[in-house]
Amino acid sequence: MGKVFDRVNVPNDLKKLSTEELVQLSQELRQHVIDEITRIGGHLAPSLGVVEISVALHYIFDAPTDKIIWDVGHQAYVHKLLTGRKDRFHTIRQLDGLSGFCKIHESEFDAFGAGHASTSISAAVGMAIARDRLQQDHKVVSVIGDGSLTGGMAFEAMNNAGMLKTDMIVILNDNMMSISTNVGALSNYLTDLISTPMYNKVKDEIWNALGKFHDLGDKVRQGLAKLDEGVKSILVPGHFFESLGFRYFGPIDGHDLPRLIKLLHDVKNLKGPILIHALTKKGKGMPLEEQDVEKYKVNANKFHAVSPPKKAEPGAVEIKSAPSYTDVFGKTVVKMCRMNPNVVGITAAMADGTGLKYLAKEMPERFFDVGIAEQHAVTMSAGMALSGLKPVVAIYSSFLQRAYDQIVHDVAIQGIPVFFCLDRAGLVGADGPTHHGSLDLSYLRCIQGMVIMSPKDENELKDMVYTGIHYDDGPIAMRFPRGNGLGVTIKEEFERIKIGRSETIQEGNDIAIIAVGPMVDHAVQASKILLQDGYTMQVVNARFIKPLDEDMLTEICRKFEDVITIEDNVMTGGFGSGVLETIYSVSFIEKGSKKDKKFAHKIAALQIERMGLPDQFVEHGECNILYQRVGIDPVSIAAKAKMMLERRRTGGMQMLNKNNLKASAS
Ligand SMILES: Cc1ncc(C[n+]2csc(CCOP(=O)(O)OP(=O)(O)O)c2C)c(N)n1
Repeated sequence: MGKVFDRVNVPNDLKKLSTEELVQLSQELRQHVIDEITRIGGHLAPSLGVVEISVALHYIFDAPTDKIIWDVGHQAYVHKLLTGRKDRFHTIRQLDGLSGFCKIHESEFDAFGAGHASTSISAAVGMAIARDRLQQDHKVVSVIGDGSLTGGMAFEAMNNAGMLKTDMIVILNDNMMSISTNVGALSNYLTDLISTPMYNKVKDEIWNALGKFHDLGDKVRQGLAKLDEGVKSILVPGHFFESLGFRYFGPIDGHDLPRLIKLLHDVKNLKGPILIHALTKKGKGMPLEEQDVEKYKVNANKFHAVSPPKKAEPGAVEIKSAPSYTDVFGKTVVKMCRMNPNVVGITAAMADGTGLKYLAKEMPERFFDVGIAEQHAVTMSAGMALSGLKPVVAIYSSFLQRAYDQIVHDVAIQGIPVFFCLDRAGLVGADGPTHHGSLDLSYLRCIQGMVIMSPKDENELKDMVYTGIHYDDGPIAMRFPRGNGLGVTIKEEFERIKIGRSETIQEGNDIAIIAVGPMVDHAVQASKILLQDGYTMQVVNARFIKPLDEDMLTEICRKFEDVITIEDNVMTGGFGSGVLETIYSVSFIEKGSKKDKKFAHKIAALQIERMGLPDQFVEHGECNILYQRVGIDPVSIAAKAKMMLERRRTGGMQMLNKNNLKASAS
């Protein structure tokens, strides 16, 4: 018998297969995902855990008419293979290739786009309401992991669905893992559901009767429902979900395809919200014997997402790379904790990703993983800070978007000194638009009293951690990029950086560039390119996005006619906007005029160009290529500077200067 995989391109192809063929298909799909993703990189383990769930869903339901919504979407690789994207699967997460998550514009089978966690039940409730109001007739199913169920939104949605009693199915894909081991009381509850002896007894003696639940099952359930709450919580598995208005089925082995198919078939037409608790193994089928780890270049504990193996060029000498910003951050926090007993670290399910794993290891009592609960993390930190601790809140730039009102309402309005550390600021690469940290400068800059800093390299990051820990006047944020530092020496001693003080990296005479974070290095490289045309560029490391260094801006405006600002944030409302707002304000011009009578003329003659991310979501792909595409790579910066200088030399700006000077003279 040939491969079943070769005969399946769209969900309808599944419906012609026998159960045995479906089981064989699952094995082939699993192997295909392993072969491809260990080669090109991606979220391997999450998808391997839902192979059977994906096959069963597409066998029983009729997507895209029926809506299947994947939470986060990082586990939807098999779904992609089954929905017409087999031929492009090898392009996943690569420039112009398939997204690593679900995207409504990529396929009609992706009912809802995601990348961030805990949204699927809310989206499903919305679709179910719309279906009912528009008198349509289709099913709505969401698939959510036990990790994503720790996010508050998932409960908000279940609370609402239970009240509305609308028809929908939630599949809880429970592998006891978030990215690391799942945390929290709910996680303990789910484990208890599976492991308590009482449950097993019930499962064997009573609950199995519900195998025929469409007739007998309902009666048994009605009987149990009349029991005293306390007794019920022991006897009825999933009592917690039942209390929220969901009918609970499970736990069921999420890899037993025939059982899954039967259960989905049985519940498909039941009324009201249903929750199926499927037990799965994250990374199922992943060969993790020692020799395989070597072969697939993955570590047994690090398989949530894998990187492609590095291609060694023949004869190439391996260069020891610089440490990642994340690592330097994580290790510096440990040092801060050693120095100050009140410092604590907070993460929202990202101990590894934020580098707080080092703190978790050395001082577990000072490390707090709240689950995928960014909002709670922020407000909890406000409480900690008010009560004498020094919280370091380590959350990725894009995930902190979740906690915006908490930053404003619970921290900033009360002027509480919480230290926000935003990893993955700027472009992040293969994860794409949901994960690019492209907005933080804009969303933080407009919050009254917020201090925002960004380091140019890993040594400055270390000093900014020190500065942030010692800042007690209100909230302060440090944002830094994904990936490796520049390889600079990380000094042992710490330097406290003066709030709002920039540094000039190199002097120049023709044009000035004021850069933020990793863009400082791009600016330095651009200056070398520009030098080939005989122009010298002054490079300033802004260090602070807020407060801006007004003394530095005054000096720049006095010395230069051409100025560039550059940031790896959207230009709207970002660093460059802040520079423009400041420079063209009357109070700034007035202040500058006290030092320099011609200051107002100089401001009028200025040519300022902002460079940064466009007013469009940037797709996924390798950062260096994305930088080129959006025009913030060194070559583009040099070209922009040259264009500005030649424009001034050849006419455009000269005319403007003359007119301005005439106008201001008269
Ligand atoms: C708001 C938000 N915070 C953090 C993350 C990072 N993240 C991606 S997947 C994941 C774990 C999800 O666990 P689970 O839902 O159980 O799925 P599994 O990977 O175990 O299948 C986390 C924390 C995210 N995507 N969104």
